[in-house]
Amino acid sequence: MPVLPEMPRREALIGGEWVATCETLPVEAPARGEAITRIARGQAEEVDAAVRAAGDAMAGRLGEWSRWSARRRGEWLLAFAATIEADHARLAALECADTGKPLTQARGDISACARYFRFYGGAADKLHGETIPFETDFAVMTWREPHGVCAQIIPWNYPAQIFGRCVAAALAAGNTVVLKPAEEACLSVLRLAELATQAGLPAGVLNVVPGLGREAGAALAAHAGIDHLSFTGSPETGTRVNQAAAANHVPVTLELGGKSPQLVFADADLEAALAAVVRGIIQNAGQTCSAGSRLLVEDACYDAVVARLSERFAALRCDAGERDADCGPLINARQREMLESRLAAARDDGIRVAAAGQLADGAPAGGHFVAPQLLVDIPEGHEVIREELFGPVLAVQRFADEDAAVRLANATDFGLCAGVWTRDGGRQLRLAKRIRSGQVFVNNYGAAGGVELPFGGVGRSGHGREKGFEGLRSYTRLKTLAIRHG
Ligand code: TXE
Repeated sequence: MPVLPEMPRREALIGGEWVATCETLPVEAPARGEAITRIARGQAEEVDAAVRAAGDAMAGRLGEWSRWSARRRGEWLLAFAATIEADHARLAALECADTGKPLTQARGDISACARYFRFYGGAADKLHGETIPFETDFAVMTWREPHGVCAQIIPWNYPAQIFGRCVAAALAAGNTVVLKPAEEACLSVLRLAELATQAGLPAGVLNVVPGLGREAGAALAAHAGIDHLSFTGSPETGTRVNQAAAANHVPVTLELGGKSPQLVFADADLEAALAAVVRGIIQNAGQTCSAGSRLLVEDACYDAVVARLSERFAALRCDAGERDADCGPLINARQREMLESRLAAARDDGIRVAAAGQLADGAPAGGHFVAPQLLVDIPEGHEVIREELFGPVLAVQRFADEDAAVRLANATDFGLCAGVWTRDGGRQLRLAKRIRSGQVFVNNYGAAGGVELPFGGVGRSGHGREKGFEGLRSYTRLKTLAIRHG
């Protein structure tokens, strides 16, 4: 067992106090399958107290948040970005042990979390309404007001990043938050919450209730006291929380993952394309909503691409996060077993593994490792090109021309991201218009995670946008003021 970082508090953060719950849940290190600490198991009672505290903070009954100007909120967020950076090593070590991801990736996630606070800190006092030309005896304007109490249910794959994405935007816009992190991984979130209270965030502005999805998560989504819900996770749970929120007429942002294609044409810079294709699927062991999990290759370069990718895949190694290999383990036994059974079914259907990585020498026993795999010879419409596998598995298909490429790219219910690799400028734009997804990247994939870029999907990938200014706007509602001045 490696030396573990100091663990954060085990309680829930409610109304500025750390509150013990009746029961706790074990936290497993995915690289070894062993428990490393315990977290609170919040239930409906704790969720109710947290929503009430957030409502009181919003209404000025608890603390002074409602009197903070936009500029003061921005200044706090900017200072908090520096606080995160000062705690960077411990936060990264927690993220690495808890999620199993390679240390370099965990470090990048903590930096990204700080960047969200910096971006939204700078944006807080630049969120303007409009004036609208109307009849001559009217003055009309719009105000952007906070929703109020924002419920945020987040997953285990990027706890610190998604905390930054959701919490920084909601606070910048003047909301208060009740956040339910994932039971599988939330140690960095608990540490960030600890830091926020120490940094003087007024009581009740940020509340964190760890617990199970079916208990704390379901209670939060259905709570009549929330004014906005942001959910990141599976389409199935997304549907459930959406229905629960609809009963209270609560607006919802859903970020539900994807089956994103990368399209490689023969005129592309293949070296750059293939490096990005590999990164796009092995990052966080493929457990990334925006993972480029499908590769579509033009006939003219198909054999060369598969041969060169096979070499790269065969060289990939899996290991514990702190040993910083190419790939860490999957988050838990359930996710590993789900992936392994889908891979076995694919093999039974004649799909070929062109190349696979390996477990590194000396990798710990008991970890939920699945070696990266390159799948070829895939029948059209097969599950491996329709469903999110959430592992380091790349499914390759070939196409003859642009029309065929677009047809394959859009042959899924998801629509989160797409990558297009070609030097032909006209084709870049034609494809960007025809591909059904929330983001399209040309001759890059992911734009290095740019926190400034609006992010979200269509279809089964969800609706609404996080990140960038659009994400900030989604944490506000518009009020129209029409003054008849005679
Ligand atoms: O997701 P869930 P799971 C996808 C990915 C993965 C699959 C299953 O394909 O294989 O989802 O993962 C909370 N009411 N993604 O089971 O259940 C839960 O506690 C309210 C994509 O982990 O959606 C956690 O906090 N909340 C993805 C959050 O929902 C509930 C990230 C996500 O869990 C709840 C993760 C309920 N009834 C998985 N049940 C992405 N978009 O990045 C669970 N939760």
